[in-house]
Amino acid sequence: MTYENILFQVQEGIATITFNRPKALNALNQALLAELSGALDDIAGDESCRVLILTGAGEKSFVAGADITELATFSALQAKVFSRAGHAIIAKLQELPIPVMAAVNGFALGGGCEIALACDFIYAAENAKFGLPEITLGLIPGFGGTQRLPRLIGANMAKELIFTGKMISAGEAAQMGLVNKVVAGAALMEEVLKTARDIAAKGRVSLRAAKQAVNYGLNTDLATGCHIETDAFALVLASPDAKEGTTAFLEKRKAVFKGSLAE
Ligand code: CO8
Repeated sequence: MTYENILFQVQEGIATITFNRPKALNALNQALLAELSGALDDIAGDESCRVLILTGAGEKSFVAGADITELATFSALQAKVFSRAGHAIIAKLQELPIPVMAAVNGFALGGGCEIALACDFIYAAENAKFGLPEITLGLIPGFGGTQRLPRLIGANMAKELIFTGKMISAGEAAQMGLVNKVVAGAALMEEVLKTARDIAAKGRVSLRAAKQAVNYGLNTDLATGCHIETDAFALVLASPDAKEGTTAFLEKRKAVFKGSLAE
């Protein structure tokens, strides 16, 4: 697949997708979503990918939401198709078997904020701004914002953001637990890469199991969640990476995880 609206690269196990429509502040149109979907499929099928980073081209924006120029032309049915496609792609992102970090380098608004919310965690530049401004367009969030934001920061905080459509700074987002770390813009990618490299050195099987245990467990009660963890733990223990990790500890050396699924 050739990419015109995103940049996609994989280096040393770290995949990076850069939303690349800087003239429209990287707004999401149908073409971009199709490319994103294709890149996520490639990553899911590539055993060498250990971590994915999402970021935006230019210094001003991560993603300023759905492309309003395109959105304004939609019939109700087209809007449903677009929203469904967005949901499917964002679910694909959340279900990806490797950790996903958002490096938010500016505006993360509407659909852009919703993409960041589906990542495993977010680092943000000091100039980043988060918000769900759909209400100011007479709309509501359409890529999962009404569902993921309250799960992350609580219903009342989420409702205030959704009802007012206001933007918040990276610092405020960090205080709410939306963002893990805020750094100077110039240092953002290096800081994200540092954590990505740290994660990439871990076992692929255990990373996948840990991600799934957290995600599936959050959608159920504590007792069921603990059962999910127990089953995952037992499965992971049988993996070659677990053998390598425990053997390396006993041999007082650094573990080298191959991440292969078979012996
Ligand atoms: N769509 C299309 N073009 C955009 C968008 C967008 N979301 N955001 C910015 N642009 C364009 C501007 O039109 C402008 O283009 P041009 O130079 O040709 O006039 C260029 O990007 C630069 O933008 P500004 O001049 O406005 O830059 P400012 O720094 O003055 O302002 C803002 C930056 C505050 C980010 C401002 O551009 C803005 O408010 N943008 C819109 C943000 C927004 O409302 N996003 C939510 C969109 S709705 C949504 O995401 C719903 C998701 C679910 C959809 C499901 C549908 C079925």
